Amino acid sequence: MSEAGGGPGCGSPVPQRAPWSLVAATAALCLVSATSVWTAGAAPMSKEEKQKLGNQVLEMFDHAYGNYMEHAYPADELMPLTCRGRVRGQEPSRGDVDDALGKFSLTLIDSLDTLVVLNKTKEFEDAVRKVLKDVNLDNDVVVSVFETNIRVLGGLLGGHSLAIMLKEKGEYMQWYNDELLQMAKQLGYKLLPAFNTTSGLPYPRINLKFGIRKPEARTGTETDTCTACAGTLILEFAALSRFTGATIFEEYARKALDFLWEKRQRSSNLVGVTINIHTGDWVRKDSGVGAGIDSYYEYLLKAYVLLGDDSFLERFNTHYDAIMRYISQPPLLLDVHIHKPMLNARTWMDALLAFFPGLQVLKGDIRPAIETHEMLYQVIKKHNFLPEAFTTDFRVHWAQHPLRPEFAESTYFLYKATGDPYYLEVGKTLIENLNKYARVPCGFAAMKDVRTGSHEDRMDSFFLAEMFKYLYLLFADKEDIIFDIEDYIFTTEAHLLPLWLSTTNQSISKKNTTSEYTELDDSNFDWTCPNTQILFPNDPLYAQSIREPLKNVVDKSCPRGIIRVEESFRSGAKPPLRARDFMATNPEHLEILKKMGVSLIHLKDGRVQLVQHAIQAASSIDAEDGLRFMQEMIELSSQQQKEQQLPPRAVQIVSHPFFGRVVLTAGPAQFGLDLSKHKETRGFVASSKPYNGCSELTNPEAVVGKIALIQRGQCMFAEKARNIQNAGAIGGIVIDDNEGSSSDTAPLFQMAGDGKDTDDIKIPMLFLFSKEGSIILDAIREYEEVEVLLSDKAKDRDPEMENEEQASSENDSQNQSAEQMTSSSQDVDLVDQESPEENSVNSHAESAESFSPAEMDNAASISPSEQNSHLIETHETTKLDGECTDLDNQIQEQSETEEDSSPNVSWGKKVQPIDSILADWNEDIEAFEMMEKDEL
Ligand code: DMJ
Repeated sequence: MSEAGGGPGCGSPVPQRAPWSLVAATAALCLVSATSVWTAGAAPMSKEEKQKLGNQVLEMFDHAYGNYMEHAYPADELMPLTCRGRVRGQEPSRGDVDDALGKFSLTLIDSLDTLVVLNKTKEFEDAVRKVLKDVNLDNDVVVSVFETNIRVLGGLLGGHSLAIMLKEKGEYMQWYNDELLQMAKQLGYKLLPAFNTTSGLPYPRINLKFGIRKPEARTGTETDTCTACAGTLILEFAALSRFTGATIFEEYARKALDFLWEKRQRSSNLVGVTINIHTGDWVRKDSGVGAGIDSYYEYLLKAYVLLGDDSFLERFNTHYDAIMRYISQPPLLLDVHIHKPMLNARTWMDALLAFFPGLQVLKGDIRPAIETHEMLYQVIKKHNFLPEAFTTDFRVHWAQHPLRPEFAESTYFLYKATGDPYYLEVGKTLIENLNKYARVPCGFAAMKDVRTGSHEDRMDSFFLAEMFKYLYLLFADKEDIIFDIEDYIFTTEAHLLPLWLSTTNQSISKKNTTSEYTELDDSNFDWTCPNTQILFPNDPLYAQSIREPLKNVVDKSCPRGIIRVEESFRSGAKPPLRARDFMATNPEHLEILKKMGVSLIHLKDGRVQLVQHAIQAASSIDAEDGLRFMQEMIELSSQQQKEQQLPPRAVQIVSHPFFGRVVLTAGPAQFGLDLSKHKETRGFVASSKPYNGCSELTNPEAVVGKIALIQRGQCMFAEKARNIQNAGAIGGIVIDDNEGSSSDTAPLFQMAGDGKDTDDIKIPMLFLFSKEGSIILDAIREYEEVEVLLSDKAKDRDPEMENEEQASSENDSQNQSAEQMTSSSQDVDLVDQESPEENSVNSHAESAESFSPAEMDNAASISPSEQNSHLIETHETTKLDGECTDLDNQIQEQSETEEDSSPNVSWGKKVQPIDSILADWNEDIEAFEMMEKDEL
């Protein structure tokens, strides 16, 4: 059913119940034409180069899929660093992330339709046979309803959709008899008990064998779920109903959507991030387009496209209007409160929102899509990948990147919409970065820290389901794909559902729906999509002209709100209270703040947040003073922040059997050789004696020409550095004496000098938390000779390392070594056995003098959405750990369980207790827990 040439034309009303077919290719009706008419802007990419890049994507897919099949299958996921399968229960729990794993060969099912898109029909046929033979959907395991729906149900349905397409073509899958559909139906029935709530919103988790209520189920006590979790079912459930004729699935999914719509905040038309599934109360009232909400919006628009039901479009348009009014601050998309939508709820964005430009293309709103995409691309250019979260001034807020596909998805849609070869270049960069930084011998590894290039032993199934599809389709010509992609709609996991479902079994679905849209004012609804035949050919530089002003937005790092305030206060007048004099404990200061309409909120982590509401000021003059004060505070805060910030460094183990694969995130020093300005330092490591390095070394012969390992504590860092330098060391690594500490769970900091001149220290010094340090200590025990590279960023594995690796025997492979290390490290006492007496001494004796206090370490930010309301956060007091200078406000991934993923390779053991972390980071952690819980 390709409507590319026929059907309603662009600019004309879309007939009711005749959904657009601009989905899979984005623009069967409206946008495809632009591809062929591009005449100017970025230089066109030759057919050969496109082909080359397409082939590269195929090779990368083979590398990821091949390694999964060889080393992990039938496990759910591949662990690419240790080259084995991730089996739930056999690995340390990662908390909610593991709820995607149901012991049902997740990656294989999620990859099914990718195989067909990539023209690997034979492999698809084999994979389907494997699924039918091996996969059990009746395991006693608690899984996420959302993840199981989008990945497994969606995967089975996508596989079925393409299996019947192939069968009809007459060459492949001739034996196929709807077996995948039967499995999908079985799974659908297994998920249904989750909907047994008065609201009709599903429980977030279900036991595949025992459902919800049975005592053996170990679930069913949850009260909350995320909006996306409850609102991202309709495509899969409706497809299941329409394929099978069993209406119940579509009815349940519609009921959940109806309830969410009912509960939208009526004045703002926004929804919150989490909702109580029994009462329908909003639990988290912040609202954005990223984590926790994203695919709810996506499914409203796509449900209209697939099912042709106007109410879905009307709901989408109502929400979209609110999003553009409150959340969109091009190029930013910032969360707000549903009840006070003019007030920003955060000063950072999460990576999941990168899908939104793609959705905007589908809606036909190209300009903001280009703007946000460009902003995201600049963040990527700076950090190689999109960090899980980044601030409004584009600093890394959460440094992890689990190879998410959302940006590639939007890039593909924008290319289809604009035909601008610029987007092909963007795709090329994504491919290069994946190969350069994420590729490991056994697949592709998630980035643990985009700043250092360190890895996590994780390759999520969505990487195969989505990333390779979008990248391949970006470079593919129509004839490269064995079917017409425009006949299908992409689910949120990029599974393909045929558009002909819109006219199949459609009457069955309508009986239980609430039709509320008579109460809506739909006069401003877009019943049309933009006509790119007019738009782009007339101005082929259109997309470029939108991108141009944003070219340096990340480099300038200047939030819009600040500029606005600066401009309005060039008069030079000063506020009655200067920011630099302000003390949060001074009652007079607080009185002045109040007069100026500035309120002070005490955050749990010791910081205070300043918010200005001009209307609350005593007079308009006071309000202006308040703005000046806020402006000063922002400048002061960002200046201090710049002074305090040094990016993290990397310690990379380069000797056998690691060969550069193990990269540890390290804190820099404010003294000694600056690794960002000089070539990296490479050398073998040796422990110093005494281990604390606080006096002249007794083993200079052991450390001369080497990188000395020293334990934190008992004297200042600078003193340690001098002692090892005098002994002839070429560098030093200070290892935290706080056992179990890790950059996973504690903010990195830089080692400060001793308040005196430290110019005499010439060698580079880095700091490692205990967990990372123990990896080096364990390696010494195991291999004696351990060589490391100290640098500002992990280096590519050089040919020398590759050669060394090749030279090592097959039996001595990295994987075995890593496994040996894993087991050996379990037994290793991290305390230096050579100098036990030193380890019993209180480790923080040096604290007070050795670090510079961080009085204001949080980004000052001003709420750009509201001219009369400005918000900044600053420090009220020096933190308890006042010696440390946070490198940035990196929030650490938390698991609710006692164990967490270890640094880089999975041999770590201990994690800082969650309570102590929660005390420090409660607010942000809550948000990230939700991200982990609701969105993978
Ligand atoms: C995917 O599983 C889906 O796209 C989901 O909707 C959100 N996130 C992941 C990938 O990042």
